Amino acid sequence: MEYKFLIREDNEGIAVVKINKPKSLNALDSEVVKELHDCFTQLDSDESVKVVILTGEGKSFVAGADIAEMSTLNAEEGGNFAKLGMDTFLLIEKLSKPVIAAINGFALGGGCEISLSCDIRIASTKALLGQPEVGLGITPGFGGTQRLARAIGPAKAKELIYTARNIKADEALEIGLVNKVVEPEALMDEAMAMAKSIAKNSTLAVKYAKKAINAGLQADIDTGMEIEKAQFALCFATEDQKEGMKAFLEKRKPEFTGK
Ligand code: CO8
Repeated sequence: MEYKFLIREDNEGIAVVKINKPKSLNALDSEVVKELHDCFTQLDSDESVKVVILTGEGKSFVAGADIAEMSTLNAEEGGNFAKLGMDTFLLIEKLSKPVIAAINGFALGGGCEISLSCDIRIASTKALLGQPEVGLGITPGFGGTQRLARAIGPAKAKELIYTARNIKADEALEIGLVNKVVEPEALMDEAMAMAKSIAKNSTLAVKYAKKAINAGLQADIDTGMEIEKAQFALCFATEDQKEGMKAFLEKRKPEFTGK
């Protein structure tokens, strides 16, 4: 699929996906969401990619779902649009490799929601995050009611969603919504450095760890331990485990193959 609104650049196992619709501040209309769905489907099965960075062109990360497109939807169409976004964001959340959101500016509504489907969020000091939907007469509909509460706890999530108050990067850091805040010009370097520090490890072990964390978050502690045990056991059937431990014992750096 040719992308009108996405730019993908790969370098040394790290894919940078940039949403490129700056005139509408990278608002997500159904066309952009479909491109994202296709792009992340490709990334999932692309063995050359170890880590993905998602960012936006211009002064915005994503200023939300496209309000002009949503304004004329009926209830059934609204549900369909929500499902398209939810399926796409679930694909990102469950991607077989980590996704880092490099939040360069506005991350509002669907923009905050897509960042929540990523594993790690790094924000520029210029970022503004929030779920302003109730001010538009709708609820968050791309997973925000579920993921925001899981990420920062129900009380803070309810406060932000009910008041529709947008917050700056420093407050987002304080409440645990983002992992790190950096100056705008350092954002991509910081995201790239983190991606590289992940990519040098066993991609299989990282993949299994992601699976265990994500699945365990939806389960009770006993089930969580079973999930962890299963992922841990899988590692011992990999060449990466043999190489990682052999390299340690031989006092050298491991050379992982992702097998
Ligand atoms: N949708 C469509 N167009 C947008 C959006 C958007 N979300 N955000 C900005 N734009 C457009 C503006 O209309 C404007 O277009 P034009 O130049 O043609 O007038 C252009 O982008 C630039 O925007 P501004 O002039 O407003 O730029 P400012 O720097 O003055 O303001 C803001 C930036 C504060 C980000 C402002 O644009 C704004 O408040 N945007 C809307 C933010 C918002 O409310 N987002 C949430 C949308 S709802 C949502 O995401 C729901 C997700 C779940 C969907 C479920 C499906 C049913």
